[in-house]
Amino acid sequence: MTRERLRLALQKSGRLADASLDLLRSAGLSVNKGANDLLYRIDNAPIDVLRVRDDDIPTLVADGVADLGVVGLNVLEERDSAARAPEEIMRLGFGRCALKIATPDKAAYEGPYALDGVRIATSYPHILSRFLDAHGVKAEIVHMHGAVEVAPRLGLAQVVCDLVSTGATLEANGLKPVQTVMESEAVLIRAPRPLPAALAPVAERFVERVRGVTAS
Ligand code: PRT
Ligand code: ZN
Repeated sequence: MTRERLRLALQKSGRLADASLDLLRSAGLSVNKGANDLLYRIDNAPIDVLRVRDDDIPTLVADGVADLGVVGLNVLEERDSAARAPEEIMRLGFGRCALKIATPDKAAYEGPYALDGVRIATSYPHILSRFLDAHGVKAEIVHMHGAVEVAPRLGLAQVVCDLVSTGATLEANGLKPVQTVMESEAVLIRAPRPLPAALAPVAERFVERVRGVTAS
């Protein structure tokens, strides 16, 4: 079945949701919320907005269910299957944060080798594992799906590797950031193959409009 409208996957609710819709509006697109919670319609361009959990956006785009998507670079990089990875088109300048190693306030940290043999709790096991490998460090990764900052107090891990923006969450949990593993922000991504002929020019025009507003 050939689609006639470009599909753009955006986070439904959360830290990137409002800024993603604002980006469309400042690119001159008129977002019609309608009655369908899963799909918003753009009135002045052949584009539909697919509203989903951010974690599903790379897969939806890689599989071609959506043509473009907006997601945190951290979510994109955490994907395991490199084979069908979506392609990054551009960074968008919002949703900025950093994935950082944080230790209990009083612990000394002299560099990545200090993590040798340490248990580290994180929601980003792949990114962390690549970082540790790059530094020749062998640590034990404890995969948590949320509330990573409580791991040291629970005795689950000595150290955490978590996203930080203001640093207030770490501080409230007696942790201090000691090492940046990656910097992140929202990125525009595309399917890893050419779009159908009817949709390619729509995507191109959209990307140009977005480029215009993010550059200004
Ligand atoms: O429901 P859904 O699965 O779609 O959303 P989610 O809960 O998985 O993600 P969400 O909405 O929390 O975050 C979406 C994206 O926003 C992330 O993937 C990042 O790219 C980006 N982002 C920017 C952040 C933060 N800043 C951030 N501070 N994501 C999470 N945090 C969390 C962090 O994990 C920690 O718990 O906020 C806390 C720390 O914040 P500070 O300000 O106390 O340092
Ligand atoms: Zn998520």
